[in-house]
Amino acid sequence: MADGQTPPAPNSEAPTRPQLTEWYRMMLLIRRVEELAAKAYTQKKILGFCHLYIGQEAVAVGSAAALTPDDYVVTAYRDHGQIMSRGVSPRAMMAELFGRSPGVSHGIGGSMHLSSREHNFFGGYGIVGGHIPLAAGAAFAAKYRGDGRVALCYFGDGAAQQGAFFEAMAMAQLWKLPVVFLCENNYYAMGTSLERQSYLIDMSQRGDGVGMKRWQFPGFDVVEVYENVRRAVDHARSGAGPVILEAVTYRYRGHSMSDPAKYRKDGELDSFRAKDCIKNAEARLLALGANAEELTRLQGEVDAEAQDAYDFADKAPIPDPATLYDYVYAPEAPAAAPGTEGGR
Ligand SMILES: Cc1ncc(C[n+]2csc(CCOP(=O)(O)OP(=O)(O)O)c2C)c(N)n1
Ligand SMILES: [Mg+2]
Repeated sequence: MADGQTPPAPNSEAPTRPQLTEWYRMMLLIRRVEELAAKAYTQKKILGFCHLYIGQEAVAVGSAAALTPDDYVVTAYRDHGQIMSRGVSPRAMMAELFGRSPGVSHGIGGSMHLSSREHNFFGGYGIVGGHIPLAAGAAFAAKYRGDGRVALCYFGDGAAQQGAFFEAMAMAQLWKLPVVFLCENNYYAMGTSLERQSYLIDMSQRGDGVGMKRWQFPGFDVVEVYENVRRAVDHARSGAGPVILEAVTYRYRGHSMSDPAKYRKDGELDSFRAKDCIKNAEARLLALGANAEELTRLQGEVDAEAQDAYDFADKAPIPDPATLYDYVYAPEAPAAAPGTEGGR
């Protein structure tokens, strides 16, 4: 392994003001939608698990901007930001959290199981690390078909301790699969801090064990995220093999809605809030010539869109009980190829 730690040279233009405005808008929208989701949870309009992404928005938005619509995305249960960055509407996302039929997973998946085939967004999984081999599988399909697609897999620092993660890494590198493994290191796995759960604190170093290209970058600035993930995606798409990245980030809320997050060190949350990704994007926009009124108008539009999603979800119908077992298995098994025993 010669230079696993060196990111390839940048090959993307700096984002234009309209692009950056769109990224800012999306980060703000994710945050506002999640703030309303937190409210709905305390009102018992959302039941079950609900893991908020607040603080990490730059990672989802910057990385989604590095993909094409044909690329595949697989993620864990902290998935609200990723699916919205992929283009799923706040209405469809919020309706899913409320368990209503217009939800992106028909109202029967809930917060942890957001999924949209149309957006090549393959979930939303609750088993820590269990989804990582699925991303390798999607990348295998892309390579087998030679269609130029890349799979992007998000996972946490806790998931980078799991066996499924190591196995997926080994196989992806062996077969040079077009996959980017993106660890969102937010310093905690539930209430367990990073240094209590891992000897390595930069999860990209896991790539060294299998000879995979890898690097770490700060995840607080959407442009920096975009540039880093874009380089990794380009590398994977070129056929040069997978990449493992670590984005250093931080979640402002507890692990899930039931966690008051009392385990943080004094001042820790404030020190990360000082690097807030939305404030960073605002500063970038002002430097590019945006004015304060423009940003205030945009914030008003985003607040209204988030509220609209809440109201829509609140009024939407619950799924028809007759659909309970739909979407569990494919409606039909594919026909067996001649001369084979088929897939069963
Ligand atoms: C296999 C498995 N073990 C344990 C759990 C319980 N659990 C849910 S989330 C979590 C922490 C994962 O942390 P991380 O991967 O860092 O993701 P984050 O929540 O920080 O986004 C654990 C241990 C689980 N869901 N699955
Ligand atoms: Mg974590």
